[in-house]
Amino acid sequence: MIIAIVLVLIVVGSVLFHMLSPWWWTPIASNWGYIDTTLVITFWITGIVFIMVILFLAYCVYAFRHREGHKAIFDPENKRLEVLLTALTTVGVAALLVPGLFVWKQFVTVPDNAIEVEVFAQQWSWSYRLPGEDGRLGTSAAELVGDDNPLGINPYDRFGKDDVIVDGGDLYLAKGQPVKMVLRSIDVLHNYYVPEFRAKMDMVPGMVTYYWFTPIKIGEYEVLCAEFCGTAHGFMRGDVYVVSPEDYQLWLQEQETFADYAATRPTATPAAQDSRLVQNRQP
Ligand SMILES: [Cu+2]
Repeated sequence: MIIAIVLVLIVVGSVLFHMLSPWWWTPIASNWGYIDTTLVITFWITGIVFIMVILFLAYCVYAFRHREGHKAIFDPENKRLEVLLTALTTVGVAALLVPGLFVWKQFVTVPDNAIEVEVFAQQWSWSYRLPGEDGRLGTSAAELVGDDNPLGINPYDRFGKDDVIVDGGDLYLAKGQPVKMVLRSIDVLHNYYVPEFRAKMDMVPGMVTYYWFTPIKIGEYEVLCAEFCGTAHGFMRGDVYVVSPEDYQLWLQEQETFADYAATRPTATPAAQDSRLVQNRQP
């Protein structure tokens, strides 16, 4: 009896905690409301199943408790029950998966008008590269990374010269402008995560991953690393400001381009990079 009551209390407590909890999502600041909807559907399905299973367990504990003179019957096969449970499980699992497939399709389909913003992760800071006037990013390589070329930009690539570099600073984004976040890491796994944007993706050394979103709310947002990446993982933070398109242009014009950068740093020039490549390729 006591166990049955405890089980019922667990159900009531869990539901109340869920409904009254002050720890809930941050207000959304991107186009990904669909991701929230998918999570809410998951909460409802798993919540209802949780309540039903635990209450059924409480009922069984009470109804089939030990009583003098009662003997259990062995009933290992029940076709009707098996068909019913299999059908219900199928519907439940499909309802959990299908909304995710739709949202994933959107998540990996970048709109044509998205601008590329490269995020460069290293222990333990975030840097960024944005396309300059030509609207596209130059190529880059991990071997070219050095003190004077922190993002490993290819000095021979004409598209890279006007790329804007934000070395360890804050990122600004224009409200309403879709962005494709191109994600690179130089050392270990990281994960670029701004909770309000509802999007994140692992950053894997040697790979370029990406996601996209449209910021829809002007404000200041905190960047977190969502993949444990070493002792200072918890301090791997930064700020993203979503501003009006005019303010974004003003900010962009104040930033340093790769050409400015290389001009003042001798080891970011093509010749220096060549020797770096040669050195790195020696066994
Ligand atoms: Cu990290």
